Amino acid sequence: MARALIALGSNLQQPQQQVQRAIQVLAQTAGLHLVRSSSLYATAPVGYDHQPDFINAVVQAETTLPAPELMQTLLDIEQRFGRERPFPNAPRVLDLDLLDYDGLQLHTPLLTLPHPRMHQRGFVLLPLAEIMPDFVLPDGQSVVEWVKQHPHPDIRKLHIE
Ligand code: PH2
Ligand code: MG
Ligand code: MG
Repeated sequence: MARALIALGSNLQQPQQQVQRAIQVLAQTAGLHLVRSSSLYATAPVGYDHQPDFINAVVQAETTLPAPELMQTLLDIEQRFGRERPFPNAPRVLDLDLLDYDGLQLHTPLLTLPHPRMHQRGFVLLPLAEIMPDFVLPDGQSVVEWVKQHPHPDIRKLHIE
């Protein structure tokens, strides 16, 4: 079994429901066992500003799938949700990013691990800090230390009944 960290994001077609439904789909996916899910977070868009706010979350899973197959499974789920890719960082119904796979370092056209931009992104690191505060980023800093040093007034944890 390997430990996988997966980031979820949506900013189209009722993003909160998309992310909640995606967490359910992940929980029912063969070869994947969800261990923990973060809260949902409302986040301002990063990279391309002219788009709606996002809902983001992070989940921790145990998996028997090798990393490339897990990534392909995530891309298949995005497809089922109707993901389109008109341009980089475009608004999306669902984005599923593999952040980390047992600390594996990998550089292939399909997949780079750990995720090359995760340590710059509050919309990933605030949810990750909630479920795995001791996770160590590529620069050696723990995610909870990072969060303390980077205030994010544009990221809001949702409190859902
Ligand atoms: N994803 C991106 C680029 N920018 N901004 C927010 N707030 N949330 C995201 O999930 C996100 C983003 C690329 O995948
Ligand atoms: Mg992404
Ligand atoms: Mg992606």
